[in-house]
Amino acid sequence: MAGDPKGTAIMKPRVLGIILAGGQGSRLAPLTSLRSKPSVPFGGKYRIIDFAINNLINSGIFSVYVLTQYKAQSLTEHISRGWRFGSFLPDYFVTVVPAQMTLYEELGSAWYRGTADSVYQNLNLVEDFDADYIAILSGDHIYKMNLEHMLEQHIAARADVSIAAFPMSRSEAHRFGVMQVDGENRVTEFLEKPSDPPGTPDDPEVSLTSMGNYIFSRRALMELLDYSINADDQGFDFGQDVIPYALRSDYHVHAYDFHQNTIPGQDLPNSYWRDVGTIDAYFEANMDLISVNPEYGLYNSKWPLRTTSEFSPPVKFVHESEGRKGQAFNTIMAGGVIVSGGTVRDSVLGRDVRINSYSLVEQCVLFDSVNVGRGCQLRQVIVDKDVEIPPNTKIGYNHEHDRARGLTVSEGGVVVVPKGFIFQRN
Ligand code: ADQ
Ligand code: ADP
Repeated sequence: MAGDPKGTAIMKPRVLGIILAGGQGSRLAPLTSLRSKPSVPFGGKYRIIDFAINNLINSGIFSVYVLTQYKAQSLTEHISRGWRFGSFLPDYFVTVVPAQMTLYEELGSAWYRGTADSVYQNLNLVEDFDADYIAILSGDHIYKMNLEHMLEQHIAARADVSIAAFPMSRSEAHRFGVMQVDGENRVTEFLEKPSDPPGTPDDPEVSLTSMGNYIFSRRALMELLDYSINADDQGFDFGQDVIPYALRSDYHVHAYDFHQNTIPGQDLPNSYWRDVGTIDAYFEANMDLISVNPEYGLYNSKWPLRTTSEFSPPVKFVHESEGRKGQAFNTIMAGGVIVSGGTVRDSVLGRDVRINSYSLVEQCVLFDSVNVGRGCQLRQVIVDKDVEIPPNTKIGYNHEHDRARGLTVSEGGVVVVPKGFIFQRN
């Protein structure tokens, strides 16, 4: 194929996926005291970042850089264990890019100074890949999104930048970027976390918020980051600086309506998007998975959710006698779990969890290898990895007592047992 530098006769656009995975997630503490928010376990066998990676892969974007910063070790290990495509095809990769890999000598060893800066410091990867379009996703959210459709609209609209837009109640919109658009979904105004968010022309009580997901045409990305970061020397965030700068400079910024997104194998409209930024939101999103007809379904073979493969043995229920029934209701669990004579309801269980006799676990999220001793009672509790709960421990029934023994209790009353927590034996 002489004269064809990209090596293909039919020129499919080259799309590079970049996931922003550097957030500290301080509002999710203590789940984020030793790991970044995107690597917090979710839904029994996943990590939060898996949802963004699957969105790219299921949309046919197989070249993915994951930009990390804080407490990245757990995330790096998860990606390197779980997301390997093999070595034959160079354009198929999910690669973690730690901070301080900059080629820009004048920046020295600067940490990323914001989301846009994290991409700016890695623009060489965009150039080396020879990307036509760059899909930049936040690594923090639970949702399905077919990016092929967003890219089609981006190309059809001849946009420089597209922003995924989620209509939500105006009363909640102050925590997000909020846009106003014209009749053709061209963005006319963008306000980052405004105290008084504007409504839409159709409904003054609904605001069009940014999901923090963008598609950039390559030239626009290069120019905007260069100008915004160098000219202003403080334009380090997409929402705060780069998007408003693009509008001031007359770039074509397009709003992609998330509610128009369709997922193969899914009849219902695609309307589920959750920012699991607080313990309560994280807990609710886990509970969403176990509702009888979940809005976010895990069981769609046309939208597979990949993660680290597990080699755990099968789940086992032990039922020795009437008093020692091993049983579970409205619950999802990963491999290797043994429910040995206890009862589990409305819960999400990670790999290799043990539930022992006479115990009752209700509305709980138990991470991998948690051991619930005989006769325990747990209600609305999140337990981090490897914690051993001694026999006859009660958690979630008396929040004052739970706080006094050093556990975190959220505003909504969810108790969190952190990694490494040692209970006093009764
Ligand atoms: P915020 O929610 O404030 O607003 P931000 O904290 O900037 O989002 O994080 C966005 C994403 O970037 C997250 O996935 C985070 O993990 C990651 N990130 C943060 N700092 C980083 C860094 N230094 N290096 C690498 N990754 C980093 C943004 C937009 C809003 C929009 C919301 C949607 O600015 O306009 O409404 O996301 O949640
Ligand atoms: P996760 O709980 O997210 O699965 P891991 O237990 O697999 O994380 O730990 C991942 C990495 O994080 C470890 O290899 C280690 O480097 C780092 N890490 C975990 N716990 C600690 C700790 N208490 N102190 C320092 N580093 C830790």
